[in-house]
Amino acid sequence: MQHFVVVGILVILTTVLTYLGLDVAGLAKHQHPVSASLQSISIDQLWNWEMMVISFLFSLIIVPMLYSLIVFRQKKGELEDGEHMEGNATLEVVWTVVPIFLVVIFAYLGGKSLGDVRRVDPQAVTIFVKAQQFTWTFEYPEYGIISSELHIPVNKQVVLKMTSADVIHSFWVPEFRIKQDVVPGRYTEYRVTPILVGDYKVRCAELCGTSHSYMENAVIVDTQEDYDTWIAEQVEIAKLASLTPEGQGQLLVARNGCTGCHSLNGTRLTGPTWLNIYGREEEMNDGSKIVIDDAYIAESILDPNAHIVATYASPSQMPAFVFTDEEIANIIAYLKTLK
Ligand code: HEC
Ligand SMILES: [Cu+2]
Repeated sequence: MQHFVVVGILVILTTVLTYLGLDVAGLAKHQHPVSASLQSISIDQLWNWEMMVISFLFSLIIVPMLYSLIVFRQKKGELEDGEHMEGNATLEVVWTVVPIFLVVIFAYLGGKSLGDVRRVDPQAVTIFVKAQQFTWTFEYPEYGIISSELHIPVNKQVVLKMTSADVIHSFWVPEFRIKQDVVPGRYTEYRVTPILVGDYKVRCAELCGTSHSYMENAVIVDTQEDYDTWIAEQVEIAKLASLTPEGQGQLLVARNGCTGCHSLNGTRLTGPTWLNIYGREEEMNDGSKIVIDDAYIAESILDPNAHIVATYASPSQMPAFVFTDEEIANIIAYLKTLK
């Protein structure tokens, strides 16, 4: 009897220590990124229950085993055989029924959490998402906006209808907890109800090629007011832009995800920055020098492998694009404005 009491106390102690250890290692909920969606609440709860039960089951197995190894070891001078045992029906019933019970409880909790996560709000805002190596573009069909940043209003369900232009990608915003594959040739859905205003990032969670790790775009949860302002601004920009060649070039660039690889502020992403691109002298990987002009830009877009900029991978990580002469001229007009 005394052994049972000691083991019981040790099991409880080890459970607490294991759980705290998991927490320090970042596996329990206190160390998770902030939870910024309605869906994340029930996912975090389920996760935390699992971590607690895992800590308990781990202790329940390890503690009696180590205790027996130490306390019931063969002591010096002990030569007789151990006591003979013929099984224990009660114990077997207990260790069958208790795990079944646990599994059923977790199936129920898991189903409930899945129901919470998948709950459909018929008024959800629809946004189309296109993934491509190595960027994301977001289209707001109601407003005709295309953006490389995802803006969503707080406390409203948003449904992302996602597809890929090339390989399989995966849409993941850690603060929302949910993750969904993005597959070429079909649409997958991602429902989220953001509850915390802030700036987050989408990460591609499916290894999709050499610049997979750069596949991060801004995800911004706005107050309803800021969201409405942003939408109005974008609508205005799109309207004005479509009137001038450089404006049309800017729209083409936004629609084709170029800025996922080319920054406008001087930082090197997958490709060279577009800041001061027009007229700059640049070294190619064969050592030659060129000055960036119309012909070179057109060639870079239609046939990226014709010349590769020094220090960038060969063959080029840039996919070849197909544009009309007029579209190319518009893109060039836009690139000229980036100073
Ligand atoms: C997947 C990433 C990626 C995408 C998307 C991409 N590019 Fe590029 N781009 C590159 C890389 C890498 C280079 C440098 C290697 C090379 O010369 O091909 C480059 C080079 C260029 C250059 C030459 C730049 C210089 O400094 O010499 C131009 C111009 C260009 N891209 C335009 C575009 C346009 C326009 C689009 C969209 C229609 C686009 N790119 C989309 C990766 C990308
Ligand atoms: Cu990807």
